[in-house]
Amino acid sequence: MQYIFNFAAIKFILMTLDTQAVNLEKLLERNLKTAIISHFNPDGDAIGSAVGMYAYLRSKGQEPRIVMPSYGPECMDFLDPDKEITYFTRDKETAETVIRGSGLIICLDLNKTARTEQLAGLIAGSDAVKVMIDHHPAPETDGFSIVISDPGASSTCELLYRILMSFRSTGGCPEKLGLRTLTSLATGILTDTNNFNNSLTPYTFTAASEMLRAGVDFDFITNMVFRRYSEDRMRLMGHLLTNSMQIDRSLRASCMVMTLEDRRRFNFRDGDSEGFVNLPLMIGDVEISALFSQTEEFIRVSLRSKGNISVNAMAGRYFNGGGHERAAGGRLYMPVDQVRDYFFQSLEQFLQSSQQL
Ligand SMILES: [Mn+2]
Repeated sequence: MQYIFNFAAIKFILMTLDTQAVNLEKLLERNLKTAIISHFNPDGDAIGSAVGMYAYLRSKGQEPRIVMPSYGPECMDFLDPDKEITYFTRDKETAETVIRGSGLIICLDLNKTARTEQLAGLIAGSDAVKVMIDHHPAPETDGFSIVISDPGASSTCELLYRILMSFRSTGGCPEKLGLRTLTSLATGILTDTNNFNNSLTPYTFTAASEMLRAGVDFDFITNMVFRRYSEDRMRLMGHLLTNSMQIDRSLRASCMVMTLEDRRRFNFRDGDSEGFVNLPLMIGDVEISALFSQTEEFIRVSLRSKGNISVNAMAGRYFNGGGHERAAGGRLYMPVDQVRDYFFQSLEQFLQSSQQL
């Protein structure tokens, strides 16, 4: 069995965080032309941390840019009302120009530049000073001048809030960060913790409490993020739970497969399957949940665990991916009707081999 917390490593990272934050504040004060970048298929934490950093730098009189490798869930558009984010998949030319012209590149919510997919080459080829702020395990730090990594943090937004609060110019006063920065960071905390359900730390609540006191409207964010789904999405969820979810009691595992046919039938739109993989974990006997989504090119894999099984290790070994210990993803290249067997067999093998460790 792979146990998931490495307290020694987390402690070491925390000790260096404050020093790194001091260096970061000095670097930001240099007023370099800045590109803020996050990962492909950006989620609430990716967009929230990027817009949070963006709004912070704007409040300091700077003109940073945000470049995302691809568009994210529509429900996050409220964080970018003036459409200031450049999406590579929609406007390659601007994305490339911004990255090439930057003196500072800040990568958020990613532990390796490969997570930016087609932007990775541009980032590697740039002479800019590079910063990584992230909460995924085992960051690949080559080429980065400042790396602030805390796998113990609930979200990159929580970590970024903590960093910004430690800045000399903020002096521990959240109001100084401005409501847009605070709202963006609160959004990433809400989404990465699944509305304060998982990955919580004592500091998660400290941050949320301070944000609330400083005027962040959590009801508004909750309505924007969790209560704006379509009827089609709700019916797709019911369909998958009734007709696709398969439980293996001995492995304490659930498997759901969403096919292209399901997508067509329920007018699937990007982001519609957000959160589906978490649902089977509400069953008492289920410790690990998998959702396989068929696309034209490959099968997208989402894995969640509520026990001691590291889905990060499992995703790396069997599903061409990785992520967090309790939430990970990957890709499969096989016919969709073979996916269930492959999942249950892989899990069985994984549990056996892990127990021999
Ligand atoms: Mn995150």
